[in-house]
Amino acid sequence: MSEKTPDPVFDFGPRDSADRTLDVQREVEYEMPVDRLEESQPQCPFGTAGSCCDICYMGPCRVSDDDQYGQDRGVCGATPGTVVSRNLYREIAGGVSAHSHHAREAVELLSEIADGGVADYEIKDESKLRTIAADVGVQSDGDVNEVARAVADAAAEDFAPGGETLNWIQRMPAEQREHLDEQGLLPLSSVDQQASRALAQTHQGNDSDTEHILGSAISAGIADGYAGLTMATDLQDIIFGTPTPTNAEAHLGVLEEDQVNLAVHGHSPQLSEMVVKAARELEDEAHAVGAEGINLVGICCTGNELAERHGIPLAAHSLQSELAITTGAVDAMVVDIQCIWPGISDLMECHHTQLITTMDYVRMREAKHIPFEEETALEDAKQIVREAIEGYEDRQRRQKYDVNIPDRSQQAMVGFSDTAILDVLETIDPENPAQPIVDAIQAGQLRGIVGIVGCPNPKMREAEMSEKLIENLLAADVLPVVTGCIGHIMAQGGYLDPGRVDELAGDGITELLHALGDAAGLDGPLPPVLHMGSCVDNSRIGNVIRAISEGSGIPTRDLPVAASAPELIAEKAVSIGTWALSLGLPLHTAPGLRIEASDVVTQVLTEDLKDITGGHLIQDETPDGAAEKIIDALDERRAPLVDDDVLASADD
Ligand code: BF8
Repeated sequence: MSEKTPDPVFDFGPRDSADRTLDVQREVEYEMPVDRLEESQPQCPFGTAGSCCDICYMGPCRVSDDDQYGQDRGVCGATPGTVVSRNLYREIAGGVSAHSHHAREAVELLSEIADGGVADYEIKDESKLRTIAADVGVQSDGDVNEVARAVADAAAEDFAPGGETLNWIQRMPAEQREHLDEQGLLPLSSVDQQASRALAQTHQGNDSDTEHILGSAISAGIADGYAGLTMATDLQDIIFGTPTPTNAEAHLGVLEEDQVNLAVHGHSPQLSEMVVKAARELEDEAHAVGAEGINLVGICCTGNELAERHGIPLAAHSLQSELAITTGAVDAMVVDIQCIWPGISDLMECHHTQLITTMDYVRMREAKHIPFEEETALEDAKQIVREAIEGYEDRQRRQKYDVNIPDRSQQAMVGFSDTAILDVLETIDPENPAQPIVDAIQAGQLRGIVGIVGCPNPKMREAEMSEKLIENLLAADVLPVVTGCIGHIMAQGGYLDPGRVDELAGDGITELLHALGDAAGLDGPLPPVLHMGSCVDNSRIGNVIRAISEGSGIPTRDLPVAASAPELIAEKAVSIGTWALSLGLPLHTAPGLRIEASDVVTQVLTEDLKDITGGHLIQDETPDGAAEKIIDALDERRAPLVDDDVLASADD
């Protein structure tokens, strides 16, 4: 830590921070997300209930079944169901657009690799390439570039009109896919068309049939699951390698005062992988300016991508990205797409940090823009790393503010890709990797699995919603698997430490995690919570569910598996949740989705959907209440699969 005395002008002393992140004394009265949340109170009750309709200029109208949230019809005659379902569908379309755009960039890169048009990238996982090719029904044998071309073409078709539905829908569990097909819920053949359809369909004076709008919303969620999440992960694994369990350090204590600290923030491995390469090549330049080395650290989902493939430290989740800057130790922060909070720009005038944007459609105030092109990727990445080296020199020169790195870090085991998990299960049962999971369910060892996904919401952080929910689940022999920023929360809290299994988990899954750890050849159990990657890597959870369903013959809508977004922020999380509903899973969210203003929407999503996709929505903002409801939903599914005496002993 620097010994420089804080400048009294900036020394406002320590402040409480509900995000519980920094112990350090802040020298400047920074405005953090928790402060801005406080200032924004009271938040709009009409928006919260989903009753606000601002899609035309006769409004905004407030339309609700409950008098306190508005009148019963909009000026155009729209019902509460119309307004609430349209708003929800538009949120989902935002998520689908973001994820499919991410996937499309991977498609374009694979296409260029197949043509030999990009020198800096290659195919790292040929076996996965061939597996995916076979799964989507294209050429999987022969020359690797030909297979890559076939896969890239099949993926590109999912962005163009024509055909009946998406090619990537082949990656969905077969029985559930047929079930949804019978319900007429499969998405359009182009994910772009599906997203723009959402805007057209919800334009003023178009679709006003609540159930029909909700059906389309489910189709959009399926499109997100396959032409967004799954396609992105598939192609990223092919190009950058499929993760295997590895160790990484987490929390802001991973910043190093004597090194060049370069924070990589966003979502796309195209950029971050190249920055890793460039940083390795430019170590000497860092030494030449007196730094001990280049310390790359990851923020939000880029953090997950880098940790799962390289063990690079997980510095901060999205809510902590501004705090990272306030340490005064970050010499450059490079960003690409999604979850890059605009508040970061305001901190640039207080710190030497160089903020760098790279993508054409994501620009920020106070940032230097370095266009990142695949054709010149390594050179572009080197320019970014050199900005960080200059930032380090600037930090040494200025010494204007203390460097204040919190003394917090935590070891975490990450990198549980679907392949890694299925490999372990295959070690136990080479014939059928689903069997050990079915056996554990039937023996009462495993009460269920919950995919816990998404974001750190400042509204829920003070209550430690994710931590408490997960502790409740673990104690009840429910296995949590996590992605996205929840992965950071878990890593920082020590939940990814195999040494804590006995302390946190119930007897049943403790036994299971030890058995799986033995099968994996580890010197102990798997960690109590399995880190499965970034938000697009929710597809990995989908792939494990598919393997269990297809290997056991149990439809996904009957498996004791649920999803939860306990601190939901982004539209992307809403579309991921909708995909989970389409798989027939119970879905918990907190904060609750904005549906309170419509009795019809609430009824459809919390009850009627059980008879359509098999899924249903659970809303609860308390960790105890949410855990109880999720466990009840799991037990309901587990009951037909196990003997009565096993059920009775689990209840004891
Ligand atoms: O996509 S978890 S805040 S970083 S939206 Fe964003 Fe939420 Fe973090 Fe990754 Ni996912």
